Amino acid sequence: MVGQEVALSSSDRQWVDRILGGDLRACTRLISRAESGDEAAIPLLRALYREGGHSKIIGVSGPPGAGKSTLVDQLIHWYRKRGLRVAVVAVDPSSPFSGGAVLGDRVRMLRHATDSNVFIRSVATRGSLGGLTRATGDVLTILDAMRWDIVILETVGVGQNEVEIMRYAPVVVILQTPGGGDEVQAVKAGMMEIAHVFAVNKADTPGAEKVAQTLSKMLAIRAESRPATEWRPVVVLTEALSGRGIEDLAQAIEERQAYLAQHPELEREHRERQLQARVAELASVELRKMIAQLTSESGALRARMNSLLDRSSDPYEFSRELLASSSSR
Ligand SMILES: Nc1nc2c(ncn2[C@@H]2O[C@H](COP(=O)(O)OP(=O)(O)O)[C@@H](O)[C@H]2O)c(=O)[nH]1
Ligand SMILES: [Mg+2]
Repeated sequence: MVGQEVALSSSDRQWVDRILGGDLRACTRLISRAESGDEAAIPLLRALYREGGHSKIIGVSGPPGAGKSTLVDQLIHWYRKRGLRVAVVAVDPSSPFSGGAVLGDRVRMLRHATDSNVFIRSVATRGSLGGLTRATGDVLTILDAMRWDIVILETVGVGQNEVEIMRYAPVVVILQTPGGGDEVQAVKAGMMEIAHVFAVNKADTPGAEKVAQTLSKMLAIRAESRPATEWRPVVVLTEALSGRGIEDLAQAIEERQAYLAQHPELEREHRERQLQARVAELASVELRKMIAQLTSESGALRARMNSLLDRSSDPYEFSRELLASSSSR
């Protein structure tokens, strides 16, 4: 079973070929299917994963209003000047209520709307937050197979879910802004761990230098207890509105990419960790589907639940049974 070629119907094969050929309409349609969790899209995604491994993924996260979308717009501009094709995935965790946020993201990047070498898409799911991480992985699989040179992943850095989503990116940029006093904004502990570059944005407003200094000090202390070969996060000052500092930011991103290229074992480690999480994510989606399906099998779930409730069985046994039955399906 392992490593077998993906059997595709001829229409699915055509669809995959259109995407590999750069057809944006086919790409957009498949993204919508992935968002809605359409099972019939899985064979296409399987085939596309096997065609991937080309795009450089850059994660951009930080608090709402920090200037992520404005900064991403500048990065698009920077890469386009160098002739690179750029796709942007704006992940929207607050999906049912966020028409505004997504619209805001689009507006900030409007000047690229007519550039066929720029693709901007927001990802939202009506379902669970876990579904968002899964759908983001699907979208990255599609864009990577299309060989976009650069794929920028923008998320609002608020919760654990966004930390999970940022794990898709081997280069993670976290935005900070001077927010009154010299306090560094409460960066979620997890975000601190995954940041490779800190951009102190809105450097045109008072206090930015101070935030950058505080961050640098924190990072220096942290580095003392780390192996000397480990990547040292870089702090840059940016003004996303005017574009000042974008050159420094882009250079910091390239340094991180060069570091990974020089340490292929670390790059491999990062990819392995990310794939482990991805497999666990996909498996848990499957398991949830199986449990939901039991509900429709004339009381099968009810009977099982009763056995858990009256303690003639236990959740440990039930979860193992589910796993066993999923492998025999
Ligand atoms: N003063 C100043 N404002 C900025 C800067 N970058 C972004 N903004 C503004 O901050 C607001 C939020 O920007 P946006 O990119 O939507 O933030 P996001 O929510 O992090 O994506 C907008 O009004 C931007 O114009 C900057 O460098 N300086
Ligand atoms: Mg935004």
